[in-house]
Amino acid sequence: MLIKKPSDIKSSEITSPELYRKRRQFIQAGVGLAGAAMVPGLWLPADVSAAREKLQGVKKSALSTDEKPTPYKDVTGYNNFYEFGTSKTDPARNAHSLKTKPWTVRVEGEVARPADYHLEDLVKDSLLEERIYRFRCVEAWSMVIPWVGISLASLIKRFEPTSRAKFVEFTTLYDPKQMPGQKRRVLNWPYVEGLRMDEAMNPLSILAVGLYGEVLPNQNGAPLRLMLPWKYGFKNIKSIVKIRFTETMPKTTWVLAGPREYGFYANVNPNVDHPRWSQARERVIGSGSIFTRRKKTLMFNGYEEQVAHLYAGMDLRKFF
Ligand SMILES: Nc1nc2c(c(=O)[nH]1)N[C@H]1C(S)=C(S)[C@@H](COP(=O)(O)O)O[C@H]1N2
Ligand SMILES: [Mo]
Repeated sequence: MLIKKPSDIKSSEITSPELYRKRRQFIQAGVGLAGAAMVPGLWLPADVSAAREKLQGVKKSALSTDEKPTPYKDVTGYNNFYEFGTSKTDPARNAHSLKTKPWTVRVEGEVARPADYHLEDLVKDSLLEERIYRFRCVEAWSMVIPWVGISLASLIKRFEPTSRAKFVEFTTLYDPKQMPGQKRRVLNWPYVEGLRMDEAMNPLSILAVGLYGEVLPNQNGAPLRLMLPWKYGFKNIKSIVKIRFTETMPKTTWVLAGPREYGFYANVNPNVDHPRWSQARERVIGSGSIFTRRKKTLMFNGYEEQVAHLYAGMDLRKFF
């Protein structure tokens, strides 16, 4: 996985407060997005680049952390979504080309009810919950994110997996026209991730459809993305179009890209370092000062009590 140092950030990516204010006034003056887009080099902050839509009927979950959420601008402006470019600011800038309505999810493999489901129908019949979760990227940075999501277990039960279903595989949309980053072979497209069935059925596992009480911004994986807070960020696949139930372990994108560096399980583990860097500590994103706060990484990202039993008796150095 590529890591960008602050020195790699082009000066063109940095906007002075004065210019930022002028651009905002320009936008707020009602010039509109089409007009703004014609001005060369005009950078639209994420919070005005798309219409924001509130989600109704969201219930608070007892599974939330009481830690303070990372500011909205960091959650939606510092992302990994290689389908839109490999720098952290690329997704917020480029993901507007993704069309998320209508959206169909194909369910196939070892299930009694394989079908193409309209996402609206799946969400309409589900309980929407706010889950404030810790989030830890394998690159050793972290956030706290107030997701809005639906329980993965309750969704899976509706599809009626057969007794042969041991794993579940998820696939991202493949469409280089909507996802221009797919024109470059930085990864094996489409992005694929997978879980063991018991991991998928854990009460902490959700499919996120929103954050901060609103519809998920495209750069965060709209309209549907996985979120398992005890695993490294890359397991949490975005913009899912296919869910497949299988007897054998799925071949996942990052394992194919670097099997020595990225494992199938990808559980957050401060005792097992990445071959090229330590996993003992994490950079807390959005902590305010130029000296970014660092803190110790916790086993299973702090969710040990809820998930350690899933891995009882497994050598976590071997199954990383
Ligand atoms: N399809 C897809 N899903 C993806 C990625 C990606 O590049 N493509 N990046 C992963 C990585 S490495 C991380 S850290 C998280 C980032 O999620 P966020 O941008 O919402 O914080 O998404 C994960 N899911
Ligand atoms: Mo990541």
